[in-house]
Amino acid sequence: MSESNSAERGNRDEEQVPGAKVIAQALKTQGVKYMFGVVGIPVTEIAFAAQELGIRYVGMRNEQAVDICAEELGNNVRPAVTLLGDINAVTKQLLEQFDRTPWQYPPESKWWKTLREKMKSNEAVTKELASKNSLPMNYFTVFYHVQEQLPKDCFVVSEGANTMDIGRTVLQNYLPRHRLDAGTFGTMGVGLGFAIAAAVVAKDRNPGQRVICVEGDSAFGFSGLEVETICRYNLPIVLLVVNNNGIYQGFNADTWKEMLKFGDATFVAPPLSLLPNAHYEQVMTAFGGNGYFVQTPEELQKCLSQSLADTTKPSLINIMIEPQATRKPQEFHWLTRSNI
Ligand SMILES: Cc1ncc(C[n+]2csc(CCOP(=O)(O)OP(=O)(O)O)c2C)c(N)n1
Ligand SMILES: [Mg+2]
Repeated sequence: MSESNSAERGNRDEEQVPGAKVIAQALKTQGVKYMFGVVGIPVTEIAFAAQELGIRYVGMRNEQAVDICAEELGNNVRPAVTLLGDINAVTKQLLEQFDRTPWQYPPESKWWKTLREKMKSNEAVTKELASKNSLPMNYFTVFYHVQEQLPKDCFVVSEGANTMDIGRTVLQNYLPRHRLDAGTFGTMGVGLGFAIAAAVVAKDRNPGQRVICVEGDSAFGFSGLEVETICRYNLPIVLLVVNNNGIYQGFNADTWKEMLKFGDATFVAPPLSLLPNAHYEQVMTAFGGNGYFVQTPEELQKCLSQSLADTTKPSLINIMIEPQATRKPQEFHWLTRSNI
């Protein structure tokens, strides 16, 4: 090794910086403002280093992986066209191209006509189901009353099976990038994390803006203890747990009791069922937030307006629905095929 090389190496040794600091610095350079994580090696060091550089750190109770890789393209349904790239860059390129050659799908085309007719008939069926006043409520009645009070600028976060799928058809978001749900893969457990991320941004940039997080009772179980995180940071989230005592469907308390006469629950309880009438709202009150248990449209209306009016605390409304309630009949089997 030449003298100048060894001198160079000596200098570098003196300049050694911890890896956590390098990561934090790289994130800072990329304009990252928030970091979400669960402490442990090496997150503790990185979180400290990030905070030192002014990046905000939100300590979570659970974490999920993120992937961007070409092999994932077409993993689900065979696509007609795929775009591989950074979504920010690709969207920018697409918009630039649209500016140069404006293009719209012709509004009078057969495709649009069929779509408009289908939307109209769907709306009519949904309206009829929502107007049913039998108790326990069905999904459509619940979502109709939620939609009535949904602030126009709120984030809608959702996960579950029926809860998310039916919710998608009734709950409207009016602003772009204000709907976050379990997406095409339907991975349960993402809802509260999404809600927390949206709420941290909302709290900072738009005081008063709310996150409405609509969870199936099973979906809620995947990351329900993030309610502690929500209370720790006092985040502007209203959680709605649509509770049918199960995954897709469940049983009411009487049927559950009858069933247990035939043997231990491990033998006789269908795997889709969960404990009837679980008081999930108490998870919220345990950490100091508002918790409500509702069974009627009137109770739902009242508790939702109270939750939206109370900007000092997060809320959780546990909404009991008919355990056997289901979605409306679907034209295509793949819309109801179980992916469990
Ligand atoms: C990580 C993960 N585990 C399991 C599943 C299977 N799964 C699909 S939907 C669902 C829960 C649906 O029940 P719920 O959230 O109560 O909604 P409901 O259909 O009852 O309204 C589960 C466990 C999944 N999608 N992701
Ligand atoms: Mg359920």
